[in-house]
Amino acid sequence: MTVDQVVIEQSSTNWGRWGKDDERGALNLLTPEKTLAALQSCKTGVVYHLGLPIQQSGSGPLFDYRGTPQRLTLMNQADPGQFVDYGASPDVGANEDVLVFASHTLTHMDALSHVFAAGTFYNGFPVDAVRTNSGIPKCGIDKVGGVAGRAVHLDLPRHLGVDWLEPGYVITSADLEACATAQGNEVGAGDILLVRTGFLDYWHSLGDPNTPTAQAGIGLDAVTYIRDNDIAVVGSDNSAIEPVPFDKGIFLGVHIELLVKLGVHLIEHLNLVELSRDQVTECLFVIAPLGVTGASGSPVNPIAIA
Ligand code: UVW
Repeated sequence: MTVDQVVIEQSSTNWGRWGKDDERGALNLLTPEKTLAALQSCKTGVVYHLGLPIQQSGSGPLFDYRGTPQRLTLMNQADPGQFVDYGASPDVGANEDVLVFASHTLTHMDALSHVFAAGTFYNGFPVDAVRTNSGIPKCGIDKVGGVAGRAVHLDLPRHLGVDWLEPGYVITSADLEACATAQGNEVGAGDILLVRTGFLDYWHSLGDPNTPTAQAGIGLDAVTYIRDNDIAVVGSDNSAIEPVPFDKGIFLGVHIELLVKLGVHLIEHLNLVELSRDQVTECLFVIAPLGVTGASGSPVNPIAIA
């Protein structure tokens, strides 16, 4: 089978919109004024954490090639007198761990440098500048810093009266619009869009730790909704934001549209179950990925304040 080469028409991108050196993409839409206004979204003060537990199994699907997250003990009470050389009493000690996991494990944020197409990342930065030691010089996850803004949570299964969207379902702009209207939410520039598909509930129902091959997610048509509304960040409860199988058979097609062309960061495997239970559709959303220099992504534990 031959595969068409990806061609990027710069006119359909956000490249250069915030300058030729910009590495933060649509996060630029989330201005201090927008963050301040987002505080108005808090009505109850209830704090939700949207990250899945990082553990060896049972919290969410893991891809084989990313391995199993490991928490290894570096020191504990079995090493008496750990600190005597530093002047400590022998009965005083500490527990410490070594954490080993893939940057894209469980709930995680994709840097703009996560996916490349036609030899470039977002803003035309060349893919061949990446180095094994130092990582990705442009658009790494370290460029995100802290993000706080208004999130709109589109709870599609609740809106449609189902437990989860059918595996493989391709979410369209019309689906997103209809859900926002039914929920009474206006979506605007600089907002963070959280799309619930019910995927994690579906995964739990299977009782199988492997990642299901078919998943619902936003399709290429829904990219128009994100672009036209100037959305700053997109998050979802599924594995890749987009549907699997990929919409129109284009491998990582929505990643290419959002990360590479529009500079929209993605957050995957968000646990939106509690927001759904409490029918929270607007909130203050706060996230700060680990500032690992040159990394393509980071596990995250985002906070929503309703
Ligand atoms: C890929 O889809 C390759 O990764 P992620 O799920 O982190 O976006």
